[in-house]
Amino acid sequence: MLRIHGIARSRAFRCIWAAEEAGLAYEVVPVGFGPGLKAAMAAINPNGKIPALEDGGLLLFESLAINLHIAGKAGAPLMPVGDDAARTLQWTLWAATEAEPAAMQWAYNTYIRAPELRDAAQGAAGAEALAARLAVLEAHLAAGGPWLLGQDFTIADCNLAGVLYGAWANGFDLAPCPTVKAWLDAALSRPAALAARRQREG
Ligand SMILES: N[C@@H](CCC(=O)N[C@@H](CS)C(=O)NCC(=O)O)C(=O)O
Repeated sequence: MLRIHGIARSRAFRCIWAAEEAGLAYEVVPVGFGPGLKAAMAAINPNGKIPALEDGGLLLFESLAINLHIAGKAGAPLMPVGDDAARTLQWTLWAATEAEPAAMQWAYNTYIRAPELRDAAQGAAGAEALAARLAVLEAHLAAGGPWLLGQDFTIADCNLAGVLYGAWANGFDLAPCPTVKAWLDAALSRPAALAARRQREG
């Protein structure tokens, strides 16, 4: 049984979604935001953050690495083989290093922080950076699709759509990238995504 430490209203959402896609049994060990988070996670994740995964004797942190592990247990098509395994890593790292910093810069300064702590210029810079990344994604999906690697939904889709969930759910302007919007709508409407979203959105 996989044990996902965190709550669906955190990045643990991505791992819950991946476990649902993989069809693996899991339980959520509810560790939420607040002063107790670091202490609760101290023995599980040296970073003192959520999510973390316990799989037997294996302890893992980093939500997208956790998802690669979960997909690896399920095998293809969720975790592809051959060249598509490399493409899966490419899009997962792109999600973490290109999409997520821009999305979070926008998010912190538009809906996460209290209004008095938001910096409009930082929010605008994040939006501009995210729009530039989404233009890259738009060109990729428009040239192929319907999923990142072609015909099959893979953990690369789960990882990138999981990173972009906050922008999608909080009104980021997706009009300039209609193929990205259609891809996000489709990914986040999959039965496994809906099961994870029910835990997050209630
Ligand atoms: N890169 C990490 C980020 C983990 C992270 O920042 N988690 C947040 C919740 S979504 C957290 O634990 N924040 C509490 C803190 O930083 O004290 C991942 O993807 O797992």
